[in-house]
Amino acid sequence: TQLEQALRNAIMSDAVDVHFQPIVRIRDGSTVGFEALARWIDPDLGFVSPAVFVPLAEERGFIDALSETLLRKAAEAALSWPRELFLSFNLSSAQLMDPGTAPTILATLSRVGLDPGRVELEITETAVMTSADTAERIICELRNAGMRISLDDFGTGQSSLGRLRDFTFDKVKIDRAFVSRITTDRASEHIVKAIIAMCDGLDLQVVAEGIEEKADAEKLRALGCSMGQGYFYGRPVDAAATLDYLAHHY
Ligand code: G
Ligand code: G
Ligand code: MN
Ligand code: NA
Repeated sequence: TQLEQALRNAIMSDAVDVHFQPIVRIRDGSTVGFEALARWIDPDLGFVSPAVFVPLAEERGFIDALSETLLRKAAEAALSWPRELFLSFNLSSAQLMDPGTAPTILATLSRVGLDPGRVELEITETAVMTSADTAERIICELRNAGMRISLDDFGTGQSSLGRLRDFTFDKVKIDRAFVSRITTDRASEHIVKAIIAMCDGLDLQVVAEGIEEKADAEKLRALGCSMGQGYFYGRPVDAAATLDYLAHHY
């Protein structure tokens, strides 16, 4: 298809870019890390969402090439940050079924010279479900190399609680579907509260995603949520704008 060919060309010509969104400590608003988010603007097709081109790359078997380019760019950017903030990088479900994933990631980080200890990998419950044994081995390899694993979009997948018991994660990211309604919907507030309490008990760090309003941040702080991410703190921006952001935020 036209889209597929355009994406292949974009990967080869290094035209797929990566943006960064701050993850902050809610207590004082200080930045602790950034999530890397793929961005692609095709000259003909215009903006194409990663929600479209990541699944396409998975389906057509070139997610490895795409992901490697993105990780390289993200890691290079992270090296230029003035402080040792963590880099959070999304892995797709296909990558959690491929035994080559951990070695490829480690090779890329080693080539760029970024310490794996500064890297977190975001995976979804659905990805872990699809191929549990392979996923578990890959997660174990990545953690042994010093990387941390975040469970992304928490609360929206299947059998979430069982995953927390069976797998070793470091962090849970509460899906914005709950966070965005936290001040207006009692059910969402109770769900978020329960997730935070559970994570505390399991020694998991917790990040609330999709914080758009000051009131959301205040509510989350009152509920004891330590980290947050969302438009209220900062939108995803390119590497240069990220350096500018860091020059003006602590
Ligand atoms: O930024 P946002 O709408 O644009 O991202 C849409 C979806 O694409 C999210 O689910 C996000 O996790 C995913 N995504 C963004 N960047 C990457 C990436 O580099 N790799 C993978 N696998 N998914 C990504
Ligand atoms: O699935 P994942 O959590 O990786 O997706 C991250 C997506 O959420 C990206 O598309 C990012 O642009 C988007 N995002 C980040 N912060 C906010 C926010 O405050 N509100 C909304 N609506 N989307 C957000
Ligand atoms: Mn994510
Ligand atoms: Na998410």
